[in-house]
Amino acid sequence: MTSAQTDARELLRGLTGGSAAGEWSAPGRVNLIGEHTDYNDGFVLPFAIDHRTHVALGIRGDAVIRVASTFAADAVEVRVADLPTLFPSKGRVPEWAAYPLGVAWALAATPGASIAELSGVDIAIASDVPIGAGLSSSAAIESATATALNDVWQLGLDRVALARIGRTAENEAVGAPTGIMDQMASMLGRQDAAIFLDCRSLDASVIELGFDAAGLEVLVIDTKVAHSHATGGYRERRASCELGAQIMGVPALRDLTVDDLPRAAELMDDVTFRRVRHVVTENQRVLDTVRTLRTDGAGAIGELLLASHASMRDDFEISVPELDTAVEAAMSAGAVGARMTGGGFGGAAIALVARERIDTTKDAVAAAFAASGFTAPTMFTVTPSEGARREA
Ligand code: GAF
Repeated sequence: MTSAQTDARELLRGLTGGSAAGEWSAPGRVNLIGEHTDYNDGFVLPFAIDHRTHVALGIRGDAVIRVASTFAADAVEVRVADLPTLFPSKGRVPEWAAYPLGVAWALAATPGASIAELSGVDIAIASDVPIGAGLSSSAAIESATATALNDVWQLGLDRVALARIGRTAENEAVGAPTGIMDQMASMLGRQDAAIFLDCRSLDASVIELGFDAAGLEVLVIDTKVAHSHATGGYRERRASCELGAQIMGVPALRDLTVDDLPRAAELMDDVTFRRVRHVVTENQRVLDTVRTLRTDGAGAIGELLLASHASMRDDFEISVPELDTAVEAAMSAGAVGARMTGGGFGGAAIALVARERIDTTKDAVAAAFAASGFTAPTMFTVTPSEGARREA
């Protein structure tokens, strides 16, 4: 049993004195390619990782929901009857509790749920998804909680519906205007595979990655640079994309191809154009990556990863010096490819590295960070893993 699972179980025992009625877990994710394309109705290619958030849940005799977590000192309690008005008003619960309670709130509003019939629950949460590293620790909490409550409240929602619930919690309860990629990756992840997702139709296909057979590993380089998607840059980028689509007269940037870029350049200011160019070319890179994985295997996608990073650095302007240094150092140590992953402004980079070069790559990245005077990064390998599940 993993330690986060034990931690969640013990936290629940400390809270209630009893054992769990059930245990569930959901993973964080790495996005292999396709950044800031999800809220533009485009394509993404994330995979769930072998770092998970665990939920231990106890049924209560009253209609109260209590959430507790190993990363917060106090448990938070709300009455089931108060769920409908809990969000989107701000500040009624501490920020961390908006993730699980936002899920409960969104589930309580689904057509199959009747507030009077939802049992009270104690929910204990522990996680080994690094928080703030851009590996979707928030989606892992949402997906684990959604999966648990869907079972206990017998709502019968499928995985895509639960991913939507997670996104609603993130957008409306937490207030981060994100797309649906992270929740879909956490719900649908498969071992040794990525999820190729069309964010307009939500059609998802499983793409075998074959990293192991190719002798490759994915090294995560957590820069320790903090970021938040609820404020600032993420929201601005999203607004620029919406403006770009409006100027081009299309519902979303997904509806443009690289052939539309010359006209876009004529119609909009330089900054908006570069935001648009990132999204349009990134969508194409996702399609090219899926094709390349199928035809030539993971060893052949390095150029696409690098082009994605350059586009985020130069056109979308969401990289930071630490992320650029991580990518450059990994490449000079012989990585197949590297890029920042996730929403940017901090967080983590990934490098696709031959197994026997992992240590050399880590050393090169650590040395480059030290030479630049950056805080030492945390580095670890991840493997593509299964999505949300019931554990016990
Ligand atoms: C964050 C968001 F949560 C995702 O929806 C996505 O937009 C990503 O940034 C950028 O690709 O992880």
